[in-house]
Amino acid sequence: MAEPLIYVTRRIPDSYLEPYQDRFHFECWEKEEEPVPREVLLERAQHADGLLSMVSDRIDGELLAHASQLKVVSNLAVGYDNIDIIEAKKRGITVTNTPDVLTDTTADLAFALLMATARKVLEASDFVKENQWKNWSPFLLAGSDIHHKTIGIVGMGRIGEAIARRAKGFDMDVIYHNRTRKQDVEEKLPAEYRGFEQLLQEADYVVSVVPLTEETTKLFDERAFKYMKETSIFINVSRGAVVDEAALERALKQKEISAAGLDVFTNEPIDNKHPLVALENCICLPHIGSASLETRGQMIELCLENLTAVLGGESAKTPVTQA
Ligand code: 8YV
Repeated sequence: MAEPLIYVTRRIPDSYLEPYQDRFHFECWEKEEEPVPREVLLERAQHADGLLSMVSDRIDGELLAHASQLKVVSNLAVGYDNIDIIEAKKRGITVTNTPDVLTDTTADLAFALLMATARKVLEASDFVKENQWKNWSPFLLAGSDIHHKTIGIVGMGRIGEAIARRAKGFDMDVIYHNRTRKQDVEEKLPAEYRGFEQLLQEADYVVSVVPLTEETTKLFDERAFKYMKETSIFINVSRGAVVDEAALERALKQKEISAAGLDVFTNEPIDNKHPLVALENCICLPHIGSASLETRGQMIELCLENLTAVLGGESAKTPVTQA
């Protein structure tokens, strides 16, 4: 019998796939500079037993309907808003994600964005590189402190908690908003629960770590930015679509908030014509929350373990259980 076919939607170094070569036949989209075209994905999915997918691949009803052999979709991300989970379940297709292994790395990046925006790190670096450092003056490139400020975390899941732990290391006060209150986190950290609007009003820095769902789409809208302080900084390491980007652009331009640090955008990838890129008080990163060598390696390994389990007739290690 032929080995099961696994279609991998990006290039993954051979060293990760080699240990599995005797069990599976891998086909990978090899071009680094462009994402797999929709028609190629649809066509390959029809023949594949397993997919190793990324967040920018739309695994929707149309794709699943034609993928008659498909048993498992192993998504290289903790988020799975790119996959129609209900449709997959109906068709008996297991969906897996990569929780836990990326928690600390993503929390590190949220902090990197917070520190870079609050202390004007990129602006200051450009200042030196552009040879503008001719003198010193007391308020030259003066930013705002992080220590002893209040961080407001929206979405107290694993990554939210890891950000809160880091904030404690910086002597910050932690307030959070979540669908459900988390008594254990409140006692352990400690952190205090706030209603969404109250959090926006009280926090010096607001960090979004909410998953993208119908309820969180454009959660950060014009009203939300108006609630925030003029000195507030907004950080987003979750999904771009939780933000009304036009409203954020206005809030940054009109200085309703002080700055933003964004790792994610509604339609990725963005180019340098994107209105948020042009703003001097906005740092834009290319969705690198989990991008450390160690973590990306662990994410790939977890994806492969999930594929092996499901195609071997066993339960997935980290299945997605709810939409
Ligand atoms: C992914 C992410 O690594 O885990 C998520 O949900 O957004 C990132 O960690 C990235 O999107 C590549 O798939």
